Amino acid sequence: MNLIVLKIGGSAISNKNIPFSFRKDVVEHIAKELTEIHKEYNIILVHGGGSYGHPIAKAYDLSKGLYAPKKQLLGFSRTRYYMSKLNLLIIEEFIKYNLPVITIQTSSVITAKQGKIYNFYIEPIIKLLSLRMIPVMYGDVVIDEKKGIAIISGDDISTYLAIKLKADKLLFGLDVDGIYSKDPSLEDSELIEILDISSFTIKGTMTKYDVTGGIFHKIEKAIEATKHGINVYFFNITKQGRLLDVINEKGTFTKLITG
Ligand code: IP8
Repeated sequence: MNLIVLKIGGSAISNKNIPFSFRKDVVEHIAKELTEIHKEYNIILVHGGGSYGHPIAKAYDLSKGLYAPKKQLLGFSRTRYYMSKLNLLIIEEFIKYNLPVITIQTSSVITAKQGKIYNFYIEPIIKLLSLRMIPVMYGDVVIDEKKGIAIISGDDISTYLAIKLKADKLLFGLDVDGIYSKDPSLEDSELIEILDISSFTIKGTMTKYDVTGGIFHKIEKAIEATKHGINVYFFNITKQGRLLDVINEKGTFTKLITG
């Protein structure tokens, strides 16, 4: 059975401007659509940190590694705690819709080196998929061999798994319709429907809110997956029906191609 890896963007399921806000309505329609998709595909879900993970990780400067243990270790605990809370809220909705989801807690299966995934114990995920369950992971703080601690983005996890497990599709669910020529809030920005990675260059690296690099990091990861022959799409997961549509290559999205 073909595999779909779906990254559910944190900004789609929480409001960036309101700490610890949860968009239950969005998670509910994602759950509904997943019940259809699961009939035909194996699914791995990975969600981001949104207003649960990013503000805390930022307050304790966790992305720089462990340089002030007294303060930052508390930040490590707090980030872990709030990511678990967000995960539980999501899982609760999915279980209501009878989806056989099971969380694999990130920092217990992943360690990092210089901020990148170093060890990843994926065997439970493989086994769960063979049982037709839906493993759920999320971006989180982990132990880093060099920096002490690091934040591993859900984008890294989903790309890693899509490549390792030879997924058919890697989907990035966003709160906008896909990748734009410029900041989507600018009037003259345009949606890029087909993004040819052989002629595309990323201009930018950082966003204010995101401690893991935001859309620029997502595009970098998406390019990596595309080079491994995976079909990669960016789409608006906050809009009902779009998830089902993108699986069938219908509607509005950005698709990556290799020229
Ligand atoms: O939102 C980051 O995951 P992402 C998670 O997928 C934390 O980049 C802890 C900020």
